[in-house]
Amino acid sequence: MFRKILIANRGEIACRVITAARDMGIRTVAVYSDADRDARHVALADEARRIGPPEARASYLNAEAILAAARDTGAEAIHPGYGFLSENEGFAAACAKAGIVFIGPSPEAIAAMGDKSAAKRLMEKAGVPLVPGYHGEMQDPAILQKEADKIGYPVLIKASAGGGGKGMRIVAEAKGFPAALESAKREAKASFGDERVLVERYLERPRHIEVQVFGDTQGNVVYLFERDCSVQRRHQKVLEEAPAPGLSEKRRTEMGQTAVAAAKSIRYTGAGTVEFIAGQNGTFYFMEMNTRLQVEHPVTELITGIDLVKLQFAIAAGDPIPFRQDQIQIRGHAIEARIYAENPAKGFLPSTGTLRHLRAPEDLPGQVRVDTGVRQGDAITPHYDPMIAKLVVWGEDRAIALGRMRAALAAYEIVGVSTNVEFLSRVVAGKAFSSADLDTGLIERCRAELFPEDAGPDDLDFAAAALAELRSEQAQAATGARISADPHSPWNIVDGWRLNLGSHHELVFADGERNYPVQIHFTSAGLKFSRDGQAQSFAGQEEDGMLQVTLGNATFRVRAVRDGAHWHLFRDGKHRVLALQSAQTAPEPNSAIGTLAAPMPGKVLQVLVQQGATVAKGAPLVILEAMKMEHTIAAPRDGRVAEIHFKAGEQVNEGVELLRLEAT
Ligand code: MV4
Repeated sequence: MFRKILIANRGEIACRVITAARDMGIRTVAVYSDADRDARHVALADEARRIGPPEARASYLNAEAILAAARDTGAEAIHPGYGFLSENEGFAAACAKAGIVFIGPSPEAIAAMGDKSAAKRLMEKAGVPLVPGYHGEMQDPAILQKEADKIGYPVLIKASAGGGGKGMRIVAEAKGFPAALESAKREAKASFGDERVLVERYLERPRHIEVQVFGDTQGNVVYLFERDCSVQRRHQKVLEEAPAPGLSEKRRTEMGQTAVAAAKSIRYTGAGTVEFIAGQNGTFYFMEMNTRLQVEHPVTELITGIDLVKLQFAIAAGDPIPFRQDQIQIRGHAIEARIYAENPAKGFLPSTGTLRHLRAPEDLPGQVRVDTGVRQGDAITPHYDPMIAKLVVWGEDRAIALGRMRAALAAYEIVGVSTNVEFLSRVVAGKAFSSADLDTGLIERCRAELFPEDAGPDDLDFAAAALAELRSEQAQAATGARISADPHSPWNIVDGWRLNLGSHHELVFADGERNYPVQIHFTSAGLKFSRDGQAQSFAGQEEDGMLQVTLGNATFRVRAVRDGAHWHLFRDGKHRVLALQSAQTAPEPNSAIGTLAAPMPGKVLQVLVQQGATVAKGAPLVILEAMKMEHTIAAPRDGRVAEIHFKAGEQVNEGVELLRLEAT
């Protein structure tokens, strides 16, 4: 086995690979761009090398800098992760030339699958089923039109250099073909510098099902079953699961064996994925082969118990695959959700910023797994893919896994960037996904359900935000009293005064649409909450860092996180943001304040003045402890302290006069 490897990647996959290597006693070298100097993958590795400025082209795609880092550190092998240089045949060849093992397939295998048309011709020869279509070299428009007519409409024109839906055009009937061909070629040229296209019969409501394969250098190839990745948005996978729901054992074996045949035909080594498009009736056709470890590999790990990264290391080191096909089986069901920094309400625009608060559901080995490359305090930058984490759950069956995913998504808390967490929750809870009614158009089809009108904040949100704000002010006052030389300085008194009984506190919150004033009353019977209407009893306490709030007869748990003037509330899987516009304290109309009576039963903590002292209006006179809070009784007017009725430590009843203030 290797003694030391270099990971030519960043983010969660670099962390994933480093962790697997460490567990095998392999030393690790991270590489990083200037934007990633303090990134998690750098911190996890044994050593690290800078490879360039933030732009991927100059760093994570900079083959020379990466090879220099490998030579410099004595790394024997390079794991490319996914993306970046992972499917670059030139890089794989350059590694070999430098005497470094590329942990992946041969440059020839990468090249064979790189050209989508050529790959389809190869697969056709290997007996792998293809969608009826034309994948030939001839590109004369008249010939392509004739082929399309032969296939029968609707047809799909795709870029040969392909992938990602670029240069793809659906053509409904013969007369639309010439214009669609022109535009597909233009887009293919612009995207890939290659205007060649292929033409296929267009399948309605297809599913994306891919088979994980592994080949070793001895020529063995096995399949690790399939993943259903149908839930996509503009060719970006959103949810992936294994096994594919509804696939019969017969079909599963057929697909697995077909994928193995595809891999064998190009003498494939390492981890690979054979992508099929499947009709609702179970027929399946080869689409392409990805010659790398995929983002969604964890769902396969959770249902097979096999660590795919460790298997990659073993194969790259020349070991044979340590099991036979008949020794592996599917256990349970796994689902992965990709947590992205993006804004679903704004067309999934990527969102950048610092992760001010980041709380993932707890890792439960084998049941809930969070693969991530970021920590609280890290930034999501515009330089790279804005994925925050992969949330992966396992269950004995799909329904159990689904429930676990709902719970895990509801427990995810992220402040600092917009995320797709609530969107994912809606997809997962939706009827189509719940009932495994899957196809690549699911998100479009369920648009109304997935993008509901925002109902706006409700009383529970305001009550939670108000409570969080009061607690925060209280804590600040307490800290102020502790750090200030004069514990009774006006700065510290403000908050004590605010919390005085007999006063009310008005907080104005805003949600970007409008302002919402809410009132909190401090009464002898406890707190009351009101918002244009009746006052409701209101109380709260903290438990495990979460607030437990009671409003009227409703008790609920909420996490409140402050970010500047904003309160982020996580309740019931929903994330609500309320901005505090202003906070004001005013005496209640019929307040007992001013009479210098104890506003509620409590204990005198401190008497701050001496008999005979002259005091100004607002000066703190007595500190009372009641309902576990401190309350400062302040002078309602200028005057002289004529008499003090209680001393520190004494209990007082509600309404009794604490001291007498004479006019001066
Ligand atoms: C198709 C298809 C329907 N019929 N081919 C899109 C990207 C490329 N990898 C393959 N794609 C498709 N090929 C035929 N003959 C529908 C799609 C397609 C799709 C495929 C997989 C996952 C998501 C998709 C979303 C839209 C269209």
